[in-house]
Amino acid sequence: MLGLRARLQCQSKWRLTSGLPSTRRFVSDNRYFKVFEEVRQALAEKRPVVALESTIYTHGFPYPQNIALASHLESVVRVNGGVPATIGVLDGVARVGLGPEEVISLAAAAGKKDTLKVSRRDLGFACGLTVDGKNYNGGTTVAGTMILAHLAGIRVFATGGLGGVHRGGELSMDISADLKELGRTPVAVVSSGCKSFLDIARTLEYLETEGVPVATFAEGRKGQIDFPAFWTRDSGLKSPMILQDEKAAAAVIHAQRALGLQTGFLFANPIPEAHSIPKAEMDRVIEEAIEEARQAGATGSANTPFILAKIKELTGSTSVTSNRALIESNVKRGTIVAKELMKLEL
Ligand code: PSU
Ligand code: MN
Repeated sequence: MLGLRARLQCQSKWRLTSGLPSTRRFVSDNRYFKVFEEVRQALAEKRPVVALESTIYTHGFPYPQNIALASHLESVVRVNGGVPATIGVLDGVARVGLGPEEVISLAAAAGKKDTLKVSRRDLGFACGLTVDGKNYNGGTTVAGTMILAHLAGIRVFATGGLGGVHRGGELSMDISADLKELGRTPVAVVSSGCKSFLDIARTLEYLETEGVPVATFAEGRKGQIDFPAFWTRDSGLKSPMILQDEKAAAAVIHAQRALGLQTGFLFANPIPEAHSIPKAEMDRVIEEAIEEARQAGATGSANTPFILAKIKELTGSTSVTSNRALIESNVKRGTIVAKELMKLEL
C-alpha cells in the first residue's frame, strides 16, 4: 500500500506523461487577484486571449492619450479575433482583464504617487500595503504582466518594448527583471525587441543563459535577420532564430509545452518599415537621453521611465507615432499567434 505522498507522485507523473501538462489557471480569485469574467470564459472555452501590459499607460504614454491607446489596443485584439486582457493593479487588486471604466481608472492614475511600476518584486507590496489609508494602483511591467497572465492561464502577451541589460550593466548589475521572468514563466511575449539605450548584445547573452527561446519574424526576408531595436528594424545583432510566421511561433510554444518546459518566449516583431526611424538619428537621441539620466541621478527602476520620457521629449511626435504603430503591429501578431496556438491545442 503506497503512502499518500507516493500516491500523489504517481498521479502527477501519470498526468504529465499521458498528454499535455494542464494549462488551467493556477490561482482562483481572491482578495488580491481577480480575472475578468469575459477573459475567464474565453479561457474556459479555449478561445484566444492576449495579455496586454499597463506600465506603458502608467509610466509611458501621458494621460489622456494613454486611454485612447489602451482601448485601441484592446480593439486591435478583438478585430483580429481574440479577447484582450489588460493587466494591472487596480485599487490593491491584481487584475487580469479590465472593463472599459477600469481601464480609464488605471490610465488616469498615471504619474500619481500611489501608482506603482509593478514588476515581480512589487506585486506583494502593491496588493498588500496601503498608502495614507488608500490601496495602490500599479502598471505591470513585462515581468509583472507575465506572472499574472500565467496565473490566469494566458499564454500569449503582446507589448512594445522589453526591459534588458542596461549599458554598463556588467558593473551596475542593472538588468531588467523581465529577462529573468522570461526564463521562468511560460508566457510568449511579442515585442519589437528592445531599445538601444540598453545593451542589446548583453541582453541577448543574458536571455541565452536564462534559456529563453528568442526568435524574430522574418516574413520571407532573406539574408541576416537582425534582432530588432524597437524604432529600427536592424540592431547589427543577428537574431538567434527566425520564424516565418505566427503558425511557426505557435508550433514552438506547443512543442515546448509538450516537453514540460516552464520557460517563456521572446518573439521579436520588427517595426513596420514605413514607421522605422533611421538608426543614426535614434543613436544621437539615445546618447543624449542617457547622459541626462546620468546627470539627474535616475537609477534603478526610475532609469527606464526617465530615459523613455527624455527620448519622447527629444524626438517629439515622430517617436510617439512610431511607437503606436509598432505596438499595434505586435498586438495583431500576438493575437494571430494565440489563434494558431488554440488550433494546435484544441
Ligand atoms: N522599454 C520600452 N518601453 C516600456 C518599457 C521598457 O521601450 O514601456 C517598460 C516595460 O513595462 C518593461 C519595463 O517591462 O519598462 C522595464 O523596466 P525595468 O528596466 O525597470 O525592468
Ligand atoms: Mn532596472
